[in-house]
Amino acid sequence: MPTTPIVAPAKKKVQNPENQSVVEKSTLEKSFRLMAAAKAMTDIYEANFKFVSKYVHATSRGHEAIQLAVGMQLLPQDYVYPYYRDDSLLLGMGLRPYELMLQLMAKRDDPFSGGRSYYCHPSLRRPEMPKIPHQSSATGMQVIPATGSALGFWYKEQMGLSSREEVDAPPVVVCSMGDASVTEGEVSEAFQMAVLKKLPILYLVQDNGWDISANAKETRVANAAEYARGFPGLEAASIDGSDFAACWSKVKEIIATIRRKRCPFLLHVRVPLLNHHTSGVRKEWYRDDLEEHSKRDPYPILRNMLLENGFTESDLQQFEKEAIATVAADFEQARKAEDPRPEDLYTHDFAPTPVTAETGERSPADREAKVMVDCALFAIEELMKKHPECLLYGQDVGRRLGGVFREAATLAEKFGDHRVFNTPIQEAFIVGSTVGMSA
Ligand SMILES: Cc1ncc(C[n+]2csc(CCOP(=O)(O)OP(=O)(O)O)c2C)c(N)n1
Ligand SMILES: [Mg+2]
Repeated sequence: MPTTPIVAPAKKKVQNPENQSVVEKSTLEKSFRLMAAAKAMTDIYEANFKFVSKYVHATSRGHEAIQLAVGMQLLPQDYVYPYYRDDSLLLGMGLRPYELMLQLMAKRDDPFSGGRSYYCHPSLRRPEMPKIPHQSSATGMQVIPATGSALGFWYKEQMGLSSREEVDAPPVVVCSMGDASVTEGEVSEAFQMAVLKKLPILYLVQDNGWDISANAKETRVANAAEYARGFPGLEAASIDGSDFAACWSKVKEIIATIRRKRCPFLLHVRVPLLNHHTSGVRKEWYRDDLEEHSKRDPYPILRNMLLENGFTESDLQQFEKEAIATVAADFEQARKAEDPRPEDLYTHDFAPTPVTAETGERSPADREAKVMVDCALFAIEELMKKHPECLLYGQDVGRRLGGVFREAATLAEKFGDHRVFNTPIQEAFIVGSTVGMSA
């Protein structure tokens, strides 16, 4: 059987003298064990390069501290949109190396996609874990759907549709991304709406200074925290992602603020990139900063912190040995797991729909013909009456006019400004956010 996740029992709290943050001793142990597992995963993938590189993969080496700090502090009602470098985030949420490897090797029991999408492209709805909606490999494309999920929580709160857990600890959406993807247009659309509606979302930007082989100087005029200043109301902070304790306490503070205040936040995290961009390229071909990045490795920093806080060298060696053994056993187990069968091509394609035939009469004999725009307006009104989860937003549909062709006329008056409202001219957001809302 694959091994179980690594969880330590709660012990006493320890003080980090540098930033005065308080981290549970059990948290230090758990995060070190997970960080050792993430490192062992990178090492075993590299040692089996030919076998695992049939499908391209990236690992979190260098980014682990911030990813664990986020993954370990989320609740099941939260939504997460990770990107392809987030394997430590997934370990922090409770996924096992074995499960991630099933996707790496495109196996039948890959819990995210049944072997369809490649490594670290998760989608998951487990009751005990934060939820991960499916997303694409195109960088930055998760930002609008993620903001749509936050808009979904905003809407449910306005309408009193939140569940018991969501009332007790209001959910947070985490949108994780690399520094280069922040330059994409969709990101600015998402930031704009997040501020306008005060959405409960954390934009987590992992800044390793690289965009494959293009570097920050070539690709951007500002880092993500500086860029956020163009969106007054989007609070931002910049931290050192090599320091686990700093990451842990900042993330704790931000998540608590978002849960309480319902507002967006951007956390810009400076991280080294210690592994290849992906298995498709070799870092040595174009990187001139490998030595400088290796000095910022979060692993030895966390290791030292444990030594300063009551763990012995032999404790740490034991944790490392166990992590390496877990990863090696999981790798072998995953390698032996079943591949998808030909008939699996037809599983999980579309959810079955209850609507299979048209009902009603298109041209009832006793009714007057109506212009198309009125038909659309009445249809929307019917839907909104029947479904409290139905809303209408876009350019110019709000109360003041209700559309140049009056296609939304009277709807805001009837249903309220929280159900019918204007947005900026941002078609990508208007369409893409509905995907996140419905997730
Ligand atoms: C829309 C889009 N354009 C280009 C690519 C190819 N691509 C994949 S990763 C990447 C670099 C992204 O860099 P960054 O967002 O900083 O993340 P990092 O890999 O550095 O963590 C590029 C250009 C892509 N996947 N999607
Ligand atoms: Mg980058």
